[in-house]
Amino acid sequence: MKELLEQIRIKAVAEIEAAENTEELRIKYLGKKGELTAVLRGMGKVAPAERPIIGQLANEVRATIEAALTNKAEEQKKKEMERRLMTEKLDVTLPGKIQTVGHRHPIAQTEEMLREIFIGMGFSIAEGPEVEYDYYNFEALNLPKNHPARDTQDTFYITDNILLRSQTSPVQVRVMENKKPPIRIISPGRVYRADPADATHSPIFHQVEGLVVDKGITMGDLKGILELFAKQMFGPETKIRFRPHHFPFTEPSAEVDVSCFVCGGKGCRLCKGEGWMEILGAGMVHPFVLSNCGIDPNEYSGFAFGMGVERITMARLGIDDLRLMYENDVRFLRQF
Ligand code: 2U9
Repeated sequence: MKELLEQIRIKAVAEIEAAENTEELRIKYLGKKGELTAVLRGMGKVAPAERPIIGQLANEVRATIEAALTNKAEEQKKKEMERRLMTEKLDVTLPGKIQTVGHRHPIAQTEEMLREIFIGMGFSIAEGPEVEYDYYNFEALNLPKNHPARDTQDTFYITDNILLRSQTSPVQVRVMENKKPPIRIISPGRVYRADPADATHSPIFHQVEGLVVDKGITMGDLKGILELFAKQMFGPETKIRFRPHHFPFTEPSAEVDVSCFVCGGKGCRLCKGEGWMEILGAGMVHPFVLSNCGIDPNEYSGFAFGMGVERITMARLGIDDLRLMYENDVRFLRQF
């Protein structure tokens, strides 16, 4: 029995030292069906006088095997750590990867400025579909079929009666149909025109239109709002100027200029020597348009205005070709 235990001790230690997987050996020697356990089961056959000696020896053998297993496990852990230290080297002195942070497109920046200025004056934002009915884009706005002014707003047709909106005005028509005055909204969004692209035209561009309808609204309210807007957008010294114009959906109508914020009105390169820059159109909502939208023009009046976001962006940033804003060359965009 003694010899058997000694043999087990020598064999186990040698195997453990040479092993990769110590877990198998733990089971092989110390497990329930292990070799050492088997020997201990045979203790019954040992003479009673020898039992304590054999028992002690068996415990020693178990302790030796356990120590060998622990040593091996630690040795393997150390080896694994060394391997990782060798292969997972991190050179903290290497230059880092620069994280480039982008920014909003100049058109989006302008649109956001416009939204904030008008929200500050109590306007809400209204949005609507870009694919519209002819009725909402033209008819309701006093532009019946074959009206000559449809030419200047020619757009892309999906069917005879469905088109890509040429202005954001249909949004205002929809709001008026669904809500009683007071109405005070702006409608920012993308619009379409069948125009070939050049330095000042694009088949897709962005507008912000505004609409105020209530009892007793006058041209004075329109002027006040636009003057406040111009001062916030272009600086507190900015003046505005109304020139009579014609739009089918407003009467009276005007084109609105702001004094040049670069030269203050003296004339410079930005305003092409004019001292003024045309930035929007406006007027009192035509009574026909109010009735088309279910609002009684004898009870209510309103004003509306419209501006091109690209036009304002070009003025604000001194950009002289609209196409640059759609090419999205980062060398251009980075400047703003
Ligand atoms: C309703 C009634 C009237 C919106 C208006 C303009 C004048 C205007 C142009 C500016 C530059 C279009 O982007 S642009 O080419 N817009 O001059 N827009 S009044 O009038 C409305 C809108 C909705 C129901």
